[in-house]
Amino acid sequence: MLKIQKMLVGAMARLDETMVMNLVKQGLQMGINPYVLLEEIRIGTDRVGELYSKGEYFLSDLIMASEIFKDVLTLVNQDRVVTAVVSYPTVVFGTVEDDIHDIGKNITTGIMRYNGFDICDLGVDVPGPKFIEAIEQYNSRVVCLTGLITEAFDSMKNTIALLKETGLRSRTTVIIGGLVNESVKNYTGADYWATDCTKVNELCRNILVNNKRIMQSS
Ligand code: B12
Repeated sequence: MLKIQKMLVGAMARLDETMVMNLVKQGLQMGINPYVLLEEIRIGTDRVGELYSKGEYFLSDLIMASEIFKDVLTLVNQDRVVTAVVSYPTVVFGTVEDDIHDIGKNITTGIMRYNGFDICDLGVDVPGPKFIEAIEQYNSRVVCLTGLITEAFDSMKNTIALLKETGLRSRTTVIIGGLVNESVKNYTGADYWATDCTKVNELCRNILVNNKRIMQSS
């Protein structure tokens, strides 16, 4: 790992916005893939979350972390030249009901758009019926659900149950992301889970282009 990447993790964990922004600018000038930089910031953000859990950071620090992240996203997007050339069927994406965390969703949809995917981003705190409406409207075959708080797991489960009730489940692949793991995947009934947003491109390409479901490997 380059020194700049290591420094980014620490700067984000300390919530040193000036340092984070300078390091990102330097990284971009050096030609480092913006999403590599974002991943280091995400690791730093995880540390912020850990310190919050331990009572060493407060809600204001979480808000600060999200503000820094948003500024970085704006900077990275300014620098980015959109090169999408391939067109895939629309992927429906949203943060599930009761959850308002959207930084990871925004990064993932950004990467997917960059890779040629058409995304219908429903935003945050999205109730199940809204997902169903969008899946029907776009005739989507993939729905991506983000969730970071414990309550989100029930919202994911309910959304997937609604897919079953409306007869859409068999033709819709469900991918979950955020603070999820294999147990959450099993609990909610999703098809795949991922915490590495770059994996979703290959996954969606396989589903949408090759009509192939691959083994969960996260
Ligand atoms: C920033 C933050 C906030 C910000 C969110 C701002 C925003 N616009 O998103 C604010 C301050 C608003 C916030 C509020 C709250 N938060 Co908060 N927050 C965080 C924090 C520090 C970072 C989250 C983050 O953005 N990470 C960076 C992103 C890039 O990572 P990510 O979301 O995981 O996304 C990556 C992957 O998962 C993937 N990905 C994401 N989505 C998807 C989807 C698909 C399909 C795929 C394939 C991939 C993918 O791509 C990303 C890049 O790789 C976390 C701590 C943590 N460890 O996560 C706590 C955390 C999630 N928050 C927590 C809590 C408790 C709350 C509050 C309830 C606090 C309160 N008392 O009010 C509220 C919740 C409000 C609500 N109803 O949702 C807890 C949740 C604990 C739990 N198990 O329930 C955490 C874990 C902190 C902690 N350790 O206690 N929070």
